[in-house]
Amino acid sequence: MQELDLVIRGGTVVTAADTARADVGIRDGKIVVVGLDLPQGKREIDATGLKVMPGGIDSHVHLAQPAFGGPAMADGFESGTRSAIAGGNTTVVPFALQARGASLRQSVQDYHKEAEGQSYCDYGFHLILTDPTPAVLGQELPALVAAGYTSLKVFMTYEDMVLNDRELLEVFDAAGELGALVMVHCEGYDAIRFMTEKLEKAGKVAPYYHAVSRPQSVEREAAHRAISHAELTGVPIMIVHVSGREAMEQIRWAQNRGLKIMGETCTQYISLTADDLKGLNMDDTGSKYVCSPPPRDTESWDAIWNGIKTGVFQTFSSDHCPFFFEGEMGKQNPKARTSFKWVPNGIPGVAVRMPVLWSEGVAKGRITENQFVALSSTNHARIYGLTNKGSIAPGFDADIVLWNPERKITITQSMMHHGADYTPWEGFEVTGWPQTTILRGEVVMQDGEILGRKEGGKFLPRTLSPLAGRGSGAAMD
Ligand code: DUC
Ligand code: ZN
Ligand code: ZN
Repeated sequence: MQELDLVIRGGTVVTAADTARADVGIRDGKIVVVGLDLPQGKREIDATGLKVMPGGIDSHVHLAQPAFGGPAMADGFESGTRSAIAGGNTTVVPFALQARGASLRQSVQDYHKEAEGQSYCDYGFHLILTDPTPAVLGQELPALVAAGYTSLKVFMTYEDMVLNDRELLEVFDAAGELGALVMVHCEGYDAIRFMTEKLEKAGKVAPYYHAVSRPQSVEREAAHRAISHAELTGVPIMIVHVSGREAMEQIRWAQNRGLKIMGETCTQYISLTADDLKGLNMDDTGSKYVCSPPPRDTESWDAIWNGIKTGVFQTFSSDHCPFFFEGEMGKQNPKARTSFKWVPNGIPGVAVRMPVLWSEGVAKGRITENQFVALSSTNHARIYGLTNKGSIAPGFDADIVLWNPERKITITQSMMHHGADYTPWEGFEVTGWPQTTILRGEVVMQDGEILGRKEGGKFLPRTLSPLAGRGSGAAMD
């Protein structure tokens, strides 16, 4: 056998399917052999006592994206992907947002400029469609899907992004024709506006009322509407960032009826609650937790776990959407201090996604380590057309995280390596932590130290999702 560049020896290989004591041989950035008694490599890593798992794939992050109607993001590609590798990830899929009236193609080019030479890990792009004109759906979208942007997100809320039902149907229909996967932000615009105006009139403007303005019924109604549109057009959809029982049960109901509806949930929905937004004073830290949908309550955590365990959810993402807390651009900017409505929606979490899922899931006996791999890596690769990613087997990219399952960590801001000036998980205790992150055979993070290069990540054009497209007969699990 030709000499191996790297051998990871002595660890336990965990994939979405299996667990086995095995060594991993890597050459030219690819896994070439998984087995025992491998010959000496040019470089060796002792993984005794560690889990050798596919690097995390976070298919829902926002980087360098002008805020949802507010200040600039705290992370561009450099700091966002640095944070990603610190947390055991090797691929992220952020969004290229089309501003209303702008060309989708031009928006994609703009995001490429932000990312090129600035990414510590590999990346693809989802599209965000805010202006689905006939030209966008008929010309720009087909060309972009063919070029490897094979998924797109649409919003059912936000002044500058919301699509009406007719537009949603047109987008679903066009995506179905092209085989692109549609991700849907399910919260109802009119209900949120109604609640927001009522709360503001009553003087209830503190960050906590963000959560009050968009209760689970608002998410459930929108999820049901999106499912109905998916049924009408015969197009599979992914309902993203599901926060609790109500929307989860809609997805389960649809799946039980044989509809191709997929679900994503996120770190905040198993570890934060609306109480974190509390403090009825604009100086309080509640805005640090403002994201949409908002975190709910511990009963909702249980519902989300039920959805994870029973396969309602295929992916577990961070929805990393970072803003500063302090300063003119922060969540406490002067305008945001007048009403929760102006607090930028989103929290930084790409570095804590895997540790929190492992700790709350595997370490507490809720899921197996194989389910962990499926939820944090493999399913993202399969659903979003990332070939050669998300498993440990010959032919796959050598994207690997060496995981210390026993390590106990109290999360602090200094471990995050992100651009934001805080982490919502400050003081949160986890068992299980990424010790080494390996991107295509190169060690890019070791014991919290960033060793990779910001030019090290590459753009990944993606194939069509096997689960998308009208009439796709693929299984959902
Ligand atoms: N939707 C997201 O996907 N991320 C952050 C905020 C939002 O509304
Ligand atoms: Zn969203
Ligand atoms: Zn998001």
